[in-house]
Amino acid sequence: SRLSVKLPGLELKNPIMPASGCFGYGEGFADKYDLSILGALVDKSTTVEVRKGNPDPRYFHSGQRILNSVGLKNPGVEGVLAEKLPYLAQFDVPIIQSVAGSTVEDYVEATRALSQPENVKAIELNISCPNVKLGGLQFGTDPEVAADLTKQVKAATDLPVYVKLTPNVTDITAIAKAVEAAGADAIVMINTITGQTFDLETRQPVLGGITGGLSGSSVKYVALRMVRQVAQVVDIPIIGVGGIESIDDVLEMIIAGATAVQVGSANYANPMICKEIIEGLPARMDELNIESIEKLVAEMKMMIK
Ligand code: RRO
Repeated sequence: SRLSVKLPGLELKNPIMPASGCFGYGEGFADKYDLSILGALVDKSTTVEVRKGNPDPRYFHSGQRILNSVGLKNPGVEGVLAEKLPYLAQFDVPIIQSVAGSTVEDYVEATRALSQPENVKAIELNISCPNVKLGGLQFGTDPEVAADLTKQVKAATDLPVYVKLTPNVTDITAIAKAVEAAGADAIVMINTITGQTFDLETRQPVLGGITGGLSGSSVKYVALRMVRQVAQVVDIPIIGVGGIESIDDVLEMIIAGATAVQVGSANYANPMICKEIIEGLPARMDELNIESIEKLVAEMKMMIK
């Protein structure tokens, strides 16, 4: 159809998927609309062990900007295998399972276990959590470290591995090239930008996690710039994410060089946003003379490289 796109190992009804973290495991959204309409669904980054996350407060909202210091709160591999993935299996939507860990062995173990359920169709390798001391940015900021982890995770699964990059580096193209050479099937970018906010009365950081990750409309232009930079130097597909909150944002991200697009923070202000974007895309494509998303992706690829 006009909206369908192909990613390695995956055929999507449309290019829209909720971003990791902002959608949990789908529970808060399934009563609002049928999750089967989504191109895919990226669930919360999951670790081998249960994690409680950082101290409260973990979210700070200012308009369409959000700072979070969640700290990888999740029910662990066992909880996800026993409850979350079986719950999601009622929907006709491919799950892209986000995986995190503190060590290479952790990532490998979580990937192995989470690759088994029938509805998991790809692994999103999160090497970009800004809110944990161990297992966050240390895997995403050094090209050799990122490449080694990618290789080991690839060897642990038959599923395609999409690697999620951090914008908190001086040269994101070096990381992108390294993970591509290590066998990454696609790149997801960007995760949140490290930030902080302070309370005027207490003169203390607002977030319990002290620093946080910035997302929402204020990161869109950073994400677009980085997606274009990476699109110029890699051949694997890019899944674009960062500040996307409208149909036009989605099309702009594809023009930047993305094949598919994740919607993150915008789900908080409007839980229906993914559905509204999917339903509104064809009319806007008519206005812009875009025959199909696949054609636009191909056209942009030619222009960029
Ligand atoms: O849980 C988090 O604090 C978190 C993660 Br894993 C991530 O990848 N990005 C983010 O902004 N927060």
